[in-house]
Parts: sequence; C-alpha cells; structure tokens
Amino acid sequence: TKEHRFAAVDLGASSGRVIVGEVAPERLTLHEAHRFPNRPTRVLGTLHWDILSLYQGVLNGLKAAARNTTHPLAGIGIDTWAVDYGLLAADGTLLANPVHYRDTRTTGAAEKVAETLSSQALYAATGIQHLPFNTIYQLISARGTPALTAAHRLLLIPDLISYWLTGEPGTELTNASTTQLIDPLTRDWATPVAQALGIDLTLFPPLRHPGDPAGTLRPEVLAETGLATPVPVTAVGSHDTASAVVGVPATTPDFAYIATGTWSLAGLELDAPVLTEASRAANFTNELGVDGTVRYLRNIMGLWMLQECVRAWETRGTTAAQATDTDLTALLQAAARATPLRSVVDAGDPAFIAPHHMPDRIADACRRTGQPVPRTPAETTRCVLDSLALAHRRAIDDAARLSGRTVRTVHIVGGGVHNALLCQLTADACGLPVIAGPAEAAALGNVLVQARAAGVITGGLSELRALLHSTQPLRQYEPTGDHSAWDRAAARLGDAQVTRAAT
Ligand code: ADP
Ligand code: LRH
Repeated sequence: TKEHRFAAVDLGASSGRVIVGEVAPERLTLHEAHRFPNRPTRVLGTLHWDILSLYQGVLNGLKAAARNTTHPLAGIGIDTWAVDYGLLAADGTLLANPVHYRDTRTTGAAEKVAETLSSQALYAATGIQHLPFNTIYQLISARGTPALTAAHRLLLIPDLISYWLTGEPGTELTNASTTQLIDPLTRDWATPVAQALGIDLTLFPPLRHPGDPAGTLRPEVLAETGLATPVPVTAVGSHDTASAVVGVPATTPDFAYIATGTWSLAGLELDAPVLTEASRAANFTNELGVDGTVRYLRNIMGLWMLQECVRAWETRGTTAAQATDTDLTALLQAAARATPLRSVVDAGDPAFIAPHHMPDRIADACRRTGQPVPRTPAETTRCVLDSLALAHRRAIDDAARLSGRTVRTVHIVGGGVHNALLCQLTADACGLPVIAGPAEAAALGNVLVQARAAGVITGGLSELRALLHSTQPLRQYEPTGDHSAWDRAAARLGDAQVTRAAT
C-alpha cells in the first residue's frame, strides 16, 4: 500500500516541532523534521510569546519536511498550547504580540468576574476548571487596552498560525473550550456567559471541528517552504492536549491518561461532561475532545517545576561539580538515589505558575508544611518528581470517583515518557501499571486525525489507538514499593489542596 505523509506542527511551551508522519492502513512511522526552542520574552514588564520567531520555526520545519520527501505532503495540521490568542485588525494585521498565560496581568480578574457570575454558575455553564489564565480572565484584564479596543478579530494561537499559512480564519472547537466560553453540552458558544461578562463573541471566527478543512497554503508560503502546490491544512484537535489524548495507545476502555510535558494533564476520557458541585470543588475541567469526547482532567504543574529549577541552577553560576549535577540525565540519576518521599509539595498549587525562583518556592513550601528543605539539586529534583507522582495519583483517584468510573491502567504520554523515574514513581503512587509512550503523542494524534480526514485510515478513536499500540514503542512499569508510604506523604500536605478550588 502507498504511504501518505502528513506534517504535524506541534508548538509546546518549551519547544516547537514539525513532525512528519507516514501513514498507511497498518503502518505509522514518525520523523522529526525540525525542533526549535520556545522562549518567551518580557517587554516593558509583560511576558509575551515570540510569535514571529515561532512562525519562522514552523516555516523552517515545513521547508525541512519538503526537502526530505520523495512524494508530496498530503496535509498539515496545527496544535499548540491553549487559552492564548492574537488580536487582528480588519485588514488582518496582528495588533499586538500575544501575551503569555504565565503573565501576571490576570491577577484579580477572577474576583472581578465573580461580581457578575458566581464560580458555581460559571462552572455549570462551561465545565471549565478555574485557572487564573483562562481566556475570559485575560479578556477581562485586557479590557480598554488599545489592541482589544481596536480588534476586529481574535484568533487562538493554533488558529493564528493556520491563518498565516492559509489566509482562512476559524476557531477550532477543542481549543475554543479552554476559553471558558463554550457550553460542553451543546458544544457551541456559551452566549449567556459572554453576555454577562461583556465579551464580544463576534471577535471569534466560526467554529471548526477536528477533521474539517482549514484552507490551503498561500502562494508565498509555498514559495518559501519549497512545497508543491496545493497542500491542504486540516483542523485537528488544535489544543495540544486534545491531540495528545487521541495519541494515547489505549486498548481497553478502563484507562486514565497523563499528558506530561511542561504541564501534567491527568484524567479520563468521557462521553459527557461532569458538571456537579463536587467536580467544581475538586477543580476538574471538561475540555472538549476529538469525536465528541470530553477530556475530564486536572492541570498539574508538571515538568515546568523541574525546567525552572534547572534554569535557576544554571543562571546562578554554579561550581563545576554542581554544574554537572544540573545536566538532566545526571540529575535524574542522582534523584533516583535520593531518599524517597523525604518532602513533597502540592504540585497543583498556582503559587508555582509564575517563572523564577522555583527552588526557593519549593523550599518555602517544604518549610511551611514542616518537612525537611531539600539541600541539593538532586534532592530538589526528587521532591519535584515525588510531588508530581502524588498529584498524578490524586487526580486519577478523584477523576474516577467523580465520574463513577474504574481505572485499571494509566497511560503516560508526552515528554515525561523520557523520564523513567517519573513513570516508575507514578506507577508506585497509583498502585497501577503505567504504560509509557509515545512521547510525541500530540504530533501522532494530529497526524491520525488528518489521515482519517483524508480517507487514508478509517475508524473511531479505538481504531486509531489500535494503530498506535501496534506501531509505537511502549514501555510498561509495574507498581513497586510500600503503597502506604504515599498515603503518609499525602497526609503531610493536609487539606489545603482539596479546598483551594472551592474558594
Ligand atoms: P511541551 O510540549 O510542553 O513543550 P514536552 O512534551 O516536549 O513539553 O516535554 C518536555 C519535558 O520532557 C522536558 O521539560 C523534560 O523534563 C522532559 N524530557 C524531554 N526529554 C527528556 C530526556 N531525554 N530525559 C528526561 N526528560 C526529558
Ligand atoms: C499544555 C496546555 C494545557 C493548558 C496549558 C495552557 O501545553 O495546552 O492543556 O492548560 O497548556
């Protein structure tokens, strides 16, 4: 059978990549055409995405994909992180550089929203967990700014990249759900919420669904990348986590997933949202998934905590011995030898969202909870990984309880698959087998949705996942150790984590 090649543009908070997937009914192989760093830039106190440099990375990636191919690309799909957006003038000009969700401009916005709409009413209407940077809070904070006042159109980040490639505006549904402006029951705009908050929904172009056509590459993009005309762009699960969940190689229905990268997104795939008060109080989200599914999950700080520690240790100008210790592989080996569960922190705590001073903030949290303060990079790394594993277990237990489901297997996908210690600790904490892989699940989910839309493969999510299971390298971790040690570690954190969302 003939193979078809699809390019996945996958922009994560730590790196962007263009990955080419070769697909035939029984075959699926990936190769990375290009990877580039994603480094936010602070300008006059505001943290921005360097969006043009990211777009240049996309173009370079498509050029590399064109160079390495003997036959033409059958399509392109784009997924990125959620919630952020660019504002356009009527002629399509970008009015301001997109602001990073870790910027502090949204401080106080939730309180402002609560004056018009209670958190109960907001959750009942949208099913979205409270995160300080949800798009509604960004829009409330940006009210009255020159860019928002002048804006003719708002494009979420993947839709912005797609628009620059094709000239065709749209709003892809899975990512639109993270704005907190979508009703998870109708899977359409939550007009009453927008009206109550004075948010103008006409800024958003019409909704697109994963698998819908999203235009073809513009002539100047073809010229710059050397691709043969015409190359279609297809809407995929444009929220990276939606594509990553498609990329979970599950073979049974009783699985939980953890998409690990800059964030850990841990939860279940459901057919319908859970909008109960208990679910709101536990801060679970009902983001929309591919094929009518709901991604019932909780955001956990993720490997961001480790990335920021490493950055702090590097910039502190460490001694030669400590510098070797901050090399990621060496650091993880040392962390594996460190005392288990010596101190843990709440990896769901929004106190860890902002950049800078991560080792100090971790030390403070240990001190506050009466636990030993980690003294070395290895001890701090162990504390982060133990804490992530504990938060993974908590999210999966809570998701199962709140949705009435049973979990027998945990799938880990994303960059954390490369971290064997994190995978093992997660198996130990959950007391369940962990299947780790693929690391590039978002790119795979992106490619599979394109390939199905093009008619190269057929079936629902279980057929797509069977193809992943039979073609991608996976590694299984069995739970080990004394399970009650995790209960005791959880008890040290007290009730602070349970009650946070309810306030
Ligand atoms: P994002 O998509 O959010 O940018 P990724 O899924 O690419 O994130 O995951 C990035 C993280 O994966 C890194 O911060 C790092 O902790 C982890 N990672 C990547 N490669 C390795 C590796 N070889 N060993 C250990 N960890 C790794
Ligand atoms: C992961 C992710 C996550 C969002 C966050 C903003 O990349 O998309 O699902 O909550 O970034």
